Amino acid sequence: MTTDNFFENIHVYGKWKSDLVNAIEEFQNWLDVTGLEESEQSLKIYETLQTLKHDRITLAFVGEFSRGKTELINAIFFSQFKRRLLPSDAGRTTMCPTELFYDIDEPMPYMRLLPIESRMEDTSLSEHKENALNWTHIQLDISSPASMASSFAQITNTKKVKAVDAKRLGLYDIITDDNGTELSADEIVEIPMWRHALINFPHPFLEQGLTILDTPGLNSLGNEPELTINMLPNAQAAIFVLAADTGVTRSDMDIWRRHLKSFRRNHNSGLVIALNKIDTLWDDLKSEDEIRDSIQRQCTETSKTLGIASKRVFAVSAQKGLIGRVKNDAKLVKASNLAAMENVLSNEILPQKELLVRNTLIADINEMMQESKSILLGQFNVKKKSIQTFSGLSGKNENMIQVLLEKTREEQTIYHRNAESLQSSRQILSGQHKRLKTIIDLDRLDQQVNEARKSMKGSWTTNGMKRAMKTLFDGISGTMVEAAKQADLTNRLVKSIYNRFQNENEDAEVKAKLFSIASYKQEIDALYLDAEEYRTSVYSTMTEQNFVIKKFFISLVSRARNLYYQLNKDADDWGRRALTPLIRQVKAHKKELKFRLEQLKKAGMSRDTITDRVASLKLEAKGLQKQIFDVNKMLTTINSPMPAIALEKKMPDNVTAIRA
Ligand SMILES: Nc1nc2c(ncn2[C@@H]2O[C@H](COP(=O)(O)OP(=O)(O)OP(=O)(O)O)[C@@H](O)[C@H]2O)c(=O)[nH]1
Ligand SMILES: [Mg+2]
Repeated sequence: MTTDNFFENIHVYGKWKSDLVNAIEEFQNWLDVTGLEESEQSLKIYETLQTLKHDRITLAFVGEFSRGKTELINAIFFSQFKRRLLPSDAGRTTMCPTELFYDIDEPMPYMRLLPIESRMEDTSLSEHKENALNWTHIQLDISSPASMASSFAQITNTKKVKAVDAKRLGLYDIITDDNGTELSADEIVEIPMWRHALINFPHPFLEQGLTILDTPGLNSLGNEPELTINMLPNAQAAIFVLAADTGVTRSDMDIWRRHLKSFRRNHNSGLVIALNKIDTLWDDLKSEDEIRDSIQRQCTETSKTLGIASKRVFAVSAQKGLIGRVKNDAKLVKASNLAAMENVLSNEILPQKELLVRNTLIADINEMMQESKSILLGQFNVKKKSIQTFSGLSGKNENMIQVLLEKTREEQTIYHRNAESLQSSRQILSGQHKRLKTIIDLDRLDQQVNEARKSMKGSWTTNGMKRAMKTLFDGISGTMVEAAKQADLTNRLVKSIYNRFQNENEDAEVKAKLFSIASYKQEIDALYLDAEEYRTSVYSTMTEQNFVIKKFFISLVSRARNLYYQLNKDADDWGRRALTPLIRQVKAHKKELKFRLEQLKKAGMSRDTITDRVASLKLEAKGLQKQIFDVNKMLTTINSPMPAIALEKKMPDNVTAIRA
């Protein structure tokens, strides 16, 4: 009847995330109370919390116009509004890519529209998103679904301009006919009014961190490279929408090849095919078996044509699903078969997303907690040694105290030597780290980009431009290989520093902090493939496509630059913290030795003083034990898996034939 299962799963994920946020906040307080907090650490924790709170799951709906993408969104997410919330109609309806989400930092519901003219500028879409001033802002009245729907109708707006102006905006497919012949300059054409729409409002799905991306048919996908280059690859799931009444057409295949094949390459799961409008095959004059067979046949054909497993193809009816849910008609909802697709979506995306959060954010926090734990264990071991020393003192004569003083001084000399060698290791490491930073220097990237831009500008042919793009991306890939080698060298050095430290300080509990460039290298490799695909596509070999290539270039470069920026940030962060555990252990050791020496010097100590000292040391050791217990508990919390997401008792088939 409703989207209960889907919602429940999204809710489980949201709850898991908010439990994580609580655990990390608890850790933040705990660090403060235990005095283990360090400024770099607090910054990292703050950033992690921010990322976690703003983390989103993006679901993209892609396909040729009029296949029912928007209707599907209405049916899956917005049926409780008891109406068609987003505009869905015959012919081309959604005219610009539309993102629906909830921004916790901007609780006032709004719709923002970016004018199509912004395409003339060299500003990327993500840069525009940072600046609300460039957008037309519309306040949403969420108490009235009718008023919301009427605001959303703006997404369908178009305007009439001369072909020459459309060309200036780079809307080539609008000014060329099916044979690729260009219209004359003065001919009037219809173009979208807006380039992009952002819709922010509180809604149970969106509040859990879901972002829905509705895209218009073919043209805009090609026209807005940032969609293809940034938004689609970054989505956790894509639904490719086909319609049963048209079958798989040439333009469907074109979209599939150009936009979804690379999505599939970069995602292990999260791609489903909605074979929509199966209600058009419902026929009162046919038996249910006949209808089921015919739907099954279409699904099999579709999976064969696309070269995708048939279990990924879902025969659905968005329209009947929406009507059924609006009218509480269980039979119609069942016949629409939406639940089967929704289940697969949530069962695949959420664990995948969990893994991502685990490998990035949780991994960082886990490391910090482990680091705190090892510091505490180190402190505990040193305390234990002091307890042993003092316990052995009681009743001993002056001579014995002298011996212990000597021993502690010896320990102190060793400590000084270790501290010095750590200091020189630090310098060597800093040299290696600097070398790594030079390789991944942002200025160096900018220089490469400028050179590419220059040679693109200077080249009159599309081929020349493409060569410049290739040179740039070859350069970036080469840098990554070089950086990976340098990171490897630096890691080896860090490992040897840690090994030596561990050998010299048997009481220490340390684990080397290494730097990995692998995930960045992987992303750059994927970017390289995306660039290659675009470079060699038919679309970009059409003459007069300089505009599109330039735009594409801007999108690619902004993605590469973001990766570089993040990589630099991570490398800086690591450079600062690589030896921190050792330094902190050394500091704690120094303090304890100094204290022990002072006590021993006073050591005409009476029996009572010694007993008191042992008692207070024991108390301190107990305190440390309690802190170790606390951090262990927090470690368990952040590392416990997300509760199994709700599966339906019986998974429905991906084909249904029961007519309503
Ligand atoms: N019979 C039938 N019609 C549907 C179904 N889903 C959508 N439609 C109709 O198909 C038309 C197009 O639907 P939209 O949701 O606007 O399609 P779209 O893919 O978003 O199209 P663009 O926004 O132009 O890219 C509308 O008239 C819908 O009512 C369905 O399951 N069955
Ligand atoms: Mg639409």
